[in-house]
Amino acid sequence: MGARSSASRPRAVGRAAGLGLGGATLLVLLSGCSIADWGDAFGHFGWPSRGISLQAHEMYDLWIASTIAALTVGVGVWGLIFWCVIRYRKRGDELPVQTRFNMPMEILYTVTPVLIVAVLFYYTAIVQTNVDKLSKNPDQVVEVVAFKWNWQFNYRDGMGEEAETVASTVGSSDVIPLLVLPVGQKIRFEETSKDVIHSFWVPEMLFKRDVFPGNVRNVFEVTLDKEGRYVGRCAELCGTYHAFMNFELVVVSPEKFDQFLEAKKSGSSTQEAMGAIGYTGNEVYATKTSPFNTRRQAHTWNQPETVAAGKQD
Ligand SMILES: [Cu+2]
Repeated sequence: MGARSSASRPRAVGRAAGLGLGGATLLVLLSGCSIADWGDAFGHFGWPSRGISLQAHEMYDLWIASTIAALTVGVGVWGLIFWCVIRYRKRGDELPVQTRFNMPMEILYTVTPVLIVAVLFYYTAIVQTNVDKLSKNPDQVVEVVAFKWNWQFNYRDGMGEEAETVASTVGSSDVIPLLVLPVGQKIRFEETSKDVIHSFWVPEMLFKRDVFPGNVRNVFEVTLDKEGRYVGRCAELCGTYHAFMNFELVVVSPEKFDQFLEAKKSGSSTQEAMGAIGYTGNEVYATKTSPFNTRRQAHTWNQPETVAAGKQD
């Protein structure tokens, strides 16, 4: 009797584990919630938001789905551990039944992790390929020039080093550089540094890429899908004033972007060009990107009574 119930026990454990995992997965699938809903419900699992580009959304969904999968497995494993600890705790000096192996369990142990890794790898490979994808004809090409300790954004008339800069914005010790871009267009970034390694990072894009000096020209593309103003940063410790190497991404409609670019091309300052598309300097600026505070308290145009962006107050 004792021997019989012990032999059936591992099978029962396997069945319980399978049921638990299957149930949790089914719950996620049948709850009718999208991955975005789950992300909202759990504070994005540490990410600032679902992002502002098509590429960001894909990465976000992968992140949330992977985290839910990991937590589901985790809950199953923790449950089994605690169940075993309580159910099979030492009750006396009698040696428990010594089971050497259980074939179905051994197979389950091997197949399940391989399946999990394979599924995660499959979706990661797809998302990574999409995020790194370069189009033949991007709508806009922006050369990102990083230097100690600021940014210059060159709007280009084509791809590659041979293309010409048609307009540019640049930051100074007093003024945060603005990167104005249109919504819904394929934007190609070509990165180059004048000195050391920096890293172009807009947290809301859920993406950063290193900016190298010399011949390495890192290239990536995004399609922004949300108008607004977002903080950008250098994400590579590049020297004393690394922390002040901020910029502001301004995502506007394609019409406004064209007006901005035309104004810049005809010699307007960045401030005048922003004025031409209706930004007077009094509207709400990008002041923070959770969980990071930019310490930015004033707008870019350095009115005497305000604290200049990027300067310590
Ligand atoms: Cu830097």
